[in-house]
Formats: sequence, C-alpha cells, structure tokens
Amino acid sequence: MKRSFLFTGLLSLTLSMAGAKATVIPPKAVAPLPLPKQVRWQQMETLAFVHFGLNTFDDKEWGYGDVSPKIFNPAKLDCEQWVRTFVNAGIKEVIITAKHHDGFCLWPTQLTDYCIRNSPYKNGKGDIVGELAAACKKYGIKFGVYLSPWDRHQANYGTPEYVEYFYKALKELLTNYGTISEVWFDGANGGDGWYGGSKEIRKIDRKTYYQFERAHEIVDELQPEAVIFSDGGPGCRWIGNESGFAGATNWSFLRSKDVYPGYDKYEELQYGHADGDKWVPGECDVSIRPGWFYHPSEDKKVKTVPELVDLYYRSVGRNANFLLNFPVNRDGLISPLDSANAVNYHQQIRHELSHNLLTGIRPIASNERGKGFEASNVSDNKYDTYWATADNVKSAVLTFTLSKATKINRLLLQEYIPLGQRVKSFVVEYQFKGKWNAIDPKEETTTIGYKRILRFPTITTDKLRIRFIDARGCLCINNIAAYYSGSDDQKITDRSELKVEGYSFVLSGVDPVEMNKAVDRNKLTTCFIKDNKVVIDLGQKRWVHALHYLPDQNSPRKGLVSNYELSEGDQTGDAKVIATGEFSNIRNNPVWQTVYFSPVYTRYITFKATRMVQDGESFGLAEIRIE
Ligand code: FUL
Repeated sequence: MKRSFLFTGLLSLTLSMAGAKATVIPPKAVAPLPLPKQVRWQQMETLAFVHFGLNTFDDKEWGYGDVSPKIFNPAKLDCEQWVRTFVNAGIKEVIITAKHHDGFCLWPTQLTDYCIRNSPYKNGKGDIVGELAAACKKYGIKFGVYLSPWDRHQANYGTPEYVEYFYKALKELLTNYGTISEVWFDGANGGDGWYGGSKEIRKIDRKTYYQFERAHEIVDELQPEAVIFSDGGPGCRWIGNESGFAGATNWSFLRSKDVYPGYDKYEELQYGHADGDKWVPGECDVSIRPGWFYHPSEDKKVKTVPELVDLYYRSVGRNANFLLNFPVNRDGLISPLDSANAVNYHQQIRHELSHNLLTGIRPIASNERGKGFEASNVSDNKYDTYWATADNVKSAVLTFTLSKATKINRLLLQEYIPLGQRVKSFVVEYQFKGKWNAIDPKEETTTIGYKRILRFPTITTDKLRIRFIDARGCLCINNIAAYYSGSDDQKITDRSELKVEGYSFVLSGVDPVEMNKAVDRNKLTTCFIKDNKVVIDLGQKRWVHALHYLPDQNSPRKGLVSNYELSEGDQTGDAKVIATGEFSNIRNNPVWQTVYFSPVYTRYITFKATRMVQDGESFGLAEIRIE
C-alpha cells in the first residue's frame, strides 16, 4: 500500500517537472493498484518462453524423471540465435525452463547430479541458463526463469527436505545470473513420477506443501524487480488456458485469498475477479507448435502468421501479456519456420497498427477534470498524460472529428493503470450519413485496462465517438488510437483441426446417438462412456498405426484421460497391448492427442483409460480417429 502511494506521488511530481503544471488535483487512485514493476512488466506486452531439456531429445511433454542426462547433446546450440529471433519478433523478455517437471537442471548446479554437468553438452561444462542470460544482456532483452515446483526425479519429493532443495535451487538461479525479471511457478502436478526409482504416485497439498510465501520473500530479497508468475500471482497470473487468449472482459485483479498454484476454478482466470483485492494481471501462454517441447512430428504444425496475429489481438488486445513459446530443437536452435512465422507476425502487427488516424486530433469531451487532464492527452502519444473526468463522473463521451471520411477497422484504448483499472463498459460509435451507428467488434466492450484493441468490419467515417458507460471511479484514459489494418479481410483459419480423415468405425456397445458425438467433426459435442474402456470396431481387419483423441472442449472440461492403454482385439479373446502412456498436460492444453504404435492388422482396438485426470468421471471423447 505504502509503495503505491509513493508511486502516485512520484508520478505527479514527474508531471509537474515535465512542465504540465498540474493546477488541478489528480484523481485519487482506485485500488487495487499495480506496483511500478507490474506496470513496466505490462508495457513489455510480448514475451518468449523456451521449453528445452531432456524431453526435447526423448520426444516427451512431461518427462518421468528417469531418462539419462547422456541423451542431452544439442550440438549446434546458440542462445544468440534464439535471442535474435525474439528481438526481430518484437519480444522484450524470455523465460527458460531452467527445470521442468522431470527435474533435469539446465544449469550446472551442485545440488543434484541430474543436470547439464552430466550431459555430453560441452563435455559437461555448459550452462544454458548462463548462456541465455548473457545473450539477453548482449541484445538488450529481459531474462526470466521457469522453475517447476513438481519434480519427478528427486527421491525426496513430497517430504520437507525436497522443499529445502527447491528453495536452494531458486536461490542459485536468482543469485548467479544477473537481473531476473520474471520467475515462473507452474501449478501442474500429475502425481506420479520416478522419484529416485520408487515409481509411485505422490500427492501433496498444493496450497501448503511448497510454502510459496518463502518463494515470494526470496524473490523480493534477491531480485526485487522480478515479477512472480503463478495461477494466483502475486506478480502476474496464468490466464486459465494454454491457448494464448484472455477473456474479452479482463480485470487485472484477483481475490488473493481464493487463488493458489493449481487453483481448481482456473477458468475464472481468463477474466480476473471484478471484486478482487490484489493487482495480478493476466499472462497468456501458448506454444508456437501444439506441444511445449520439440517433437519432429510437429515440424509442419507451426502456428501460421494469421494465427499468431489473431492471438496477439486476443491477448495484448485484451489487457494481458502474450507469452509465446518456442520449442528449441535437438540441434539447440529455433527451427526456421518458427522464427520466420514469429518475425512475420510481428511485422504484420506493426503494419496493421502503424498509422494512428487520430494523432493530433483534439477530441471533444462531455466532461473534463481541468487543466493538465484535457481530452487532447489521449492522442498525444505520451504514456503519462491522460484525460480525466471530475470525481464521481463515471460516464462520459469523447468525440473525434477527422479531417475527411476515412477507413477504420481497429481501435486501441488504454487506461492509465498506475491509478487503477476502472472502465466497466463502453460503446464505440461512428457517424454515417448523419446517424450514429455502433461498430461491431464481435466481442463485449466492457473492460479496457492497460490496453484494449478492437477489430471490426471496416467503417468509413469522419466522426468517431466513445461512450464510456460505467466505471469504478472517474475516467483516466491515456491513449486512444484508430487504424486501418490495410485489408478488409477478417478471416482467420482454424488450424486446431486435425486433417486426418481416418477409417470409419463403430464404438461397440455404445448408443449410436452418443457415439455420433465422437465422430461428428463437431468439437463441441462429447461422447461419454460409462466404462473406463471402449472397443473400436473397424468392421473388418485393417492395417492401423495411430489413434487420435480430442478431449472434451466444453467448459468445464469433463472426462479427460490422463493415462491410457491401447490393445489390439476386443478383449474377449487374445487382446494384446500395443501402447501405454500418459497424455501429459491434457488438463491445461486439451489439444488433439496422438498415439502412434507399430502397425497392426486388426479389426478391434480397445482404448482404455487407466487413469482419469479427475477420478470417477466418465470417459469423454469429443472426437476420435483411427488411422
Ligand atoms: C504447464 C506444464 O505442465 C507444461 O509442461 C508447460 O510447461 C506449461 C507452460 O505449463 O502447466
């Protein structure tokens, strides 16, 4: 609290020093408020993630913790190549998986043998955390670390000793690598692991086991500039999906007592809590490929430029930061298509938002607080000057008159967040043939926050107005810009579709209406099966080599399979197991899951759920294909 007041004080001082002569008292801040470092964090807007480790070489998303470090040998590794890509893609910070759930450490720690010291990479002399930190320094971007609390390797995971180990690792990362700007604590915990060879399921209490208050103290002490990510912050929050988008309504607040890493009602995180007591802005994490780690089978599944552009608008354009993951490949490089698409999407955004059609236009406001807070501040391209209304004026209209009828299809708005997030609802209108019409952004126009960007079908007008309808205090708006993207086409291709057609089949014993939901090409209908297994009957013997499974896509998602067993045969005769495994991370990233197996010539495949994400739920299939 103290810090926020200090910050507001400093700002008004800065304003008067800049000559803006604030003769009128600035609006009072409306809590909750961001710390100055959270404002700086949000101003970065786009960030990179790097997932790299043993999984890269073992073709896994969640390593079990038992694979030898000897397989880790990225022969051409070049962190500068990564960072050059990020710089060219407009990215301001990178976060690396210093330790993922498998426990393997990318820095040469003495705390465990399960680290880069025991890999062939640079004959055990490498330090990828250090190499990346140095590359970031050289190219002027910020650097952050992901340290997984869950550790499937350590024998003492689940005991208090492991927690000490975790904090020692954290201290090493925060002491030896210069300035750390973000620390990522993942909420995932699937329970089972290698755990020093005991290979069992270990359940911990996610609220209390890791004693996260200690993490916060350590970070505050060793790296006071760092923002801490977790489901509940305190610096920034998970956005509740791993698809890279925020809710159109997005508050930067959370009820801090409710949310903890591993929070059950994580879908709320897309929107924030309108009645929250702490400032915890959203961060939208998503991978440029379907998986977080590199898999050769995904070389052709890199997100396209239009898909990345769309995600930018649905993250940065909805008051959140965009954290785009790059699965570094087995050479230790970002693959060419991933780099090209990231750089080209950034160019495209720059192109679409390059020419602000409102620059220098003095809008007319229905209410103005007074000198220093004029409406013209919204189009002066300065962050720290803003238009404010008088205390208690929570609705007002701002009208822009352009010099001639102009094409417009993007509108950008920013609230002056050092004084809080206020706007609850607004409408954008334009004049056409003397009449006011509303634009059609195809999403609700409720919150604004740090930044909101609306896309809408092109209008041609010389008069644009924004009607602010309701707010949590008087209005404080520091920027409004309008653009024409250069094209009227709003089409976005959905590449989450699986292209495989597959063989036709029936699910034996399943009611045909229910079964149809698993094959109807409609992702939103889900077939639920009471048993924990289903027999797929291909009608005749065929050569098959893959099963593709899409989990429930509705909210809340139900019936997700965590571990599976596939067998050939209908299990009435000689069933033979052909594959077993885990759909890692399916809860957070419910994309198509594919199991490839050695080709078999068979009529029946049995798909058995050996473990569900949520015990006791029926087995749900949004879609299924056999290839
Ligand atoms: C998840 C993890 O389980 C994934 O493997 C990945 O690291 C993602 C960013 O967070 O919760």
